[in-house]
Amino acid sequence: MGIHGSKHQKQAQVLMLGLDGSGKTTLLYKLKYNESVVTVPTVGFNVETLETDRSSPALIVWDVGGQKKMRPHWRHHYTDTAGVVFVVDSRDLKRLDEARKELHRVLRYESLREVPLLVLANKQDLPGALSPEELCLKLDLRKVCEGRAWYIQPCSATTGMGLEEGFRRIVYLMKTPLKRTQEDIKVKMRSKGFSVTAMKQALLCGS
Ligand SMILES: Nc1nc2c(ncn2[C@@H]2O[C@H](COP(=O)(O)OP(=O)(O)O)[C@@H](O)[C@H]2O)c(=O)[nH]1
Ligand SMILES: [Mg+2]
Repeated sequence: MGIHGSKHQKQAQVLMLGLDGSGKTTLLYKLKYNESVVTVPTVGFNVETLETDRSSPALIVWDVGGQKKMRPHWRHHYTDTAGVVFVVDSRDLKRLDEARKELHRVLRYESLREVPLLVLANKQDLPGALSPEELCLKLDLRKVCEGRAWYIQPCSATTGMGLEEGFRRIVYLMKTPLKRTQEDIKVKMRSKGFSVTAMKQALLCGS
């Protein structure tokens, strides 16, 4: 599932997708260098390694151009992908439907079947940005993510808010088999007397 390397230095490939203008390149460089960069539409791809803690693999993050003409190339990166990050412009209501369609299309690929998904609800610094809960509904995430580990994280690529948190979350999802996260949830819930579904939502759908 895309985790390579020696015992000492593992690497995992993360594929970052999303419509053009959603903020992929900005957030990649904010995370990598803590710098705000002036971006131009990505033709081809950017790829950067993000270091994580010692017990986790370093992340090789591929930022693949999001313009319509580039999207057919996304699938060449699907094999060997350990995690998918899908970036959404939370303020661009006009293109949400297009974003939903692209996300659903990507998740239908057989080689991404059990790969964890992190949705980044980007541009939260802008007034009028939809909340993760609203986006969860608009993107129909619960239904399309059935049987997959996933999480939606609010963030801002310009301020850096939520970025590290989001990537920590996907590392956790990549390291933990879905069955085990669900088992852990069940055990925790049994003692507290809540429903498993409610807990699963609290853990996996931004709370
Ligand atoms: N206000 C705001 N603008 C952002 C944010 N992230 C990206 N942008 C802007 O959105 C535009 C597109 O960003 P870019 O990273 O090129 O998007 P990409 O096509 O997905 O790589 C640029 O003008 C960025 O400065 C954010 O979190 N907040
Ligand atoms: Mg770009």
